[in-house]
Amino acid sequence: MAEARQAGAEGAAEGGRYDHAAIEARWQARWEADGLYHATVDPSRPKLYALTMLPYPSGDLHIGHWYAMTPSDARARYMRMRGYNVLFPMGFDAFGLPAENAAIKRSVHPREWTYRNVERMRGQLRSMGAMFDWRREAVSSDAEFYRFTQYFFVRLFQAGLAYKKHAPVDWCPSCNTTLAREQVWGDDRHCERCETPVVKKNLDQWFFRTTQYAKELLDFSGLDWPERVRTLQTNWIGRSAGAEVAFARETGAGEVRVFTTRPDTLWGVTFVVLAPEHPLVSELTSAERRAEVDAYVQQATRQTDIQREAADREKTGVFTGGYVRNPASGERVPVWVADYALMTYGTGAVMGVPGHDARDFAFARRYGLAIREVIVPEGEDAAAPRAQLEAAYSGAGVMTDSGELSGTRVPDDMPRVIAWLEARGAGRGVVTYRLRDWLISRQRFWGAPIPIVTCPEHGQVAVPEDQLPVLLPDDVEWRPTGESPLKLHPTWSRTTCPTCGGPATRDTDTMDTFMCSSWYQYRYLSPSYADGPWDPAEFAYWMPVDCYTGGIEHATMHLIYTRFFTKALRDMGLVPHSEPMLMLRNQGVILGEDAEKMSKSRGNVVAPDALVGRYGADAVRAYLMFFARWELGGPWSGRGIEGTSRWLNRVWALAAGPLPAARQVATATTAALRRVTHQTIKRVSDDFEAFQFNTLVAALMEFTNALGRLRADGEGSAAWDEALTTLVKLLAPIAPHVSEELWQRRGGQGSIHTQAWPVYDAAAALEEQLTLVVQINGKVRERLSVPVDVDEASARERALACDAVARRVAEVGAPKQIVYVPGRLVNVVFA
Ligand code: ANZ
Repeated sequence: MAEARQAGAEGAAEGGRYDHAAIEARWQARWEADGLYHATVDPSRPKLYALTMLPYPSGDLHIGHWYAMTPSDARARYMRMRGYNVLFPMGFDAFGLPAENAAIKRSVHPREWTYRNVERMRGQLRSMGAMFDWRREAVSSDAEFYRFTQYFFVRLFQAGLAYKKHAPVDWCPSCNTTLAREQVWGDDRHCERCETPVVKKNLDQWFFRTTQYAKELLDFSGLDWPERVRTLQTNWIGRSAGAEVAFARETGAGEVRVFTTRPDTLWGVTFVVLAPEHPLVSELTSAERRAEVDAYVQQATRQTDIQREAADREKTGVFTGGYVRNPASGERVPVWVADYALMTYGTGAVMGVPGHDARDFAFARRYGLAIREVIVPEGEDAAAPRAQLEAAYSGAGVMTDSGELSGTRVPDDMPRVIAWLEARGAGRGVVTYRLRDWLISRQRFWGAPIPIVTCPEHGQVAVPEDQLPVLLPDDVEWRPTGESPLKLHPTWSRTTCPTCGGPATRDTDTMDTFMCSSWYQYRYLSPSYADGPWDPAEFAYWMPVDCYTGGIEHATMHLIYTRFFTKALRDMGLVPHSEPMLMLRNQGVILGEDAEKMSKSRGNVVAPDALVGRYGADAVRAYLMFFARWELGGPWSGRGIEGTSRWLNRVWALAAGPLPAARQVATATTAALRRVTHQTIKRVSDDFEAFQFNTLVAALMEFTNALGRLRADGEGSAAWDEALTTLVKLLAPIAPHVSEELWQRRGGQGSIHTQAWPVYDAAAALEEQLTLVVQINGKVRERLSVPVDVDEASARERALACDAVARRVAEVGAPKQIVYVPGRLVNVVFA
């Protein structure tokens, strides 16, 4: 206490403003010294693992980081005051292209650049005053971290979930590396990082079998995740149920298999289309068609899938000269090559049903292919001649001209169609997903080396666990050349085979950095633990993550990868749970003052450091929670922070001075103080539960104003003391420094951040009521309990709604007149 009092002089600054710089520095140092935010295993208390997405060390912490992290911190603090043992860690996603590209631009070694930034950002993160447990910090480019990133790669490899394949991949010519499908954006298919259009390249690449988990990834049961993210993931995974149907080749052995979601239209097939990359194109092409087909295939493969898929694009193709047999009708069907068939989906072959599919319709029109209707809308006469089709009919209906299946109602009876195909060996029901396997290899320097060696005798051999990590060498030309930098090192890749000891070579690619962020939540539990990726005791207590917060932009990459990862670990028996993060909440994006995305080139970037210097971290935190709905974000306004800062100073003015002498005050004042206090407890608690940070700050501002009005009448009463203590406690998660200072000045014991959250008293929060007499023609009929501040409109409304009056209205119609005596009675006069 003595210490706190003494600090008082230092805490007060001129102009009625508190000295935020002194207060914040002092409390940060004190919390650090006391280990206030150390989270330790304590089975006697319920645990809460609160996680906010880790930043990559870009150089400077920007306002977007504050916007994401400070409300997450406030909520973690709230949960701590609610009695949870809260773990709230922080670290750095330190490997990967962003750091490497920045380093290249500045001609600094990526390691040096990364660790310099990590150091700087640590300092900036500390200025937030967040409850990060820094003992848990994990940096993904540290050898003791990536040792386990490699360990997991090996485990996935051993489980058959990692494989190498020669595959056409998206290559960014500017970043000089392959990209995952998810890192390619827009119609022009540009690189997510540098916006250069990607090109296709054939390379030997490592993949993880994410597709093996496609079905399970669609199941979100038990997860409290935003609808929007679930939808994005569901669409990304893209489940399609249908059938694979085999069309036998007319000449030569084998068959062309197609994937269709409409096996009911099989009798309407008038052609089959192969993707230009389909392996059977060459075999099916007749001698006289070869030159034309080859030329078409050549130009088509230069296009990207997205260009080829564009709905409004002219459908082009060429006839191969080859034929297949329709397994249902036995008909002879011409085979075409067309670029609207994608090799990356289904089987890479499509049965053309122009009567019922819009793309096939456009194609048939263009090339004069037959168009046949085999589904007619219910109630229409199948035999009646129909006018020439203007468009494909894709709706429900009845199968017609379809052999034994004619008359089948679809889509309802689709299972019957599939059973029929299966019984005749012509096809089988299948489910297809759009999700692709995760491309892991990067031809870049700044990542975890892939821990596989290739032996002429034993092929691909995993580096044994006790030889991990495979360290990233420092003496290498890391500037991009188009080759993996590790390949250019004179000796690095030369090694011996773990199996036979003979000469072998290391894989010279590094891993996609999403690999690191797929498991960092586990490493935080025990970042210096050496006997495994985590300390089992910490794991048993803390996992899974209870509340995860971060940007919606991670909906389909990181958040699918990390779910895949945990499911794969579960199947290897490494973790007991199926989902890494039980609850997810996303913040929106904070824009520049000009409502544009913040970027250095636009010059609209808001630097938090300057704001912290001017207003203090508490004001910046509170303002970021207040200025927008968190999940929406919005344009920054520099002016608003002034108001938030003034509010904190008003709180200071109310609560920082010496405690007033005790005195008795009017009962009504006590009731009013308790009412607003408990109403605010309820509002703030509910809003914390709902992540409604802007309205909870607003509630505290209103509370502060109300206390300003009640001060003269209420100061010195027990209710006044309760109100101020409550205000300071409710403020603690938002503005941790100033609330701590006020708590100490008011004689609080221990840190405010270890106090229990105020308990809501519903009775105290009740609005004061008065009795409103309802008369009919001057005779008392009912007495209603209404709030003291009831206005005339609602008094009349309530009187009209009460039983006696409503009954009379039903009998004789509307009243002639209504007389209101404020705060006392309503007389309803009927004729
Ligand atoms: C015949 C048919 C008739 C089709 C009809 C649709 C309507 P979703 O729903 O997105 O899964 N398709 C199959 N593989 C393809 C490929 N590799 N490239 C381009 N298109 C392909 O789409 C499934 C439908 O897309 C399949 O069903 C197939 O056309 C086409 F009235 O088969 B359908």
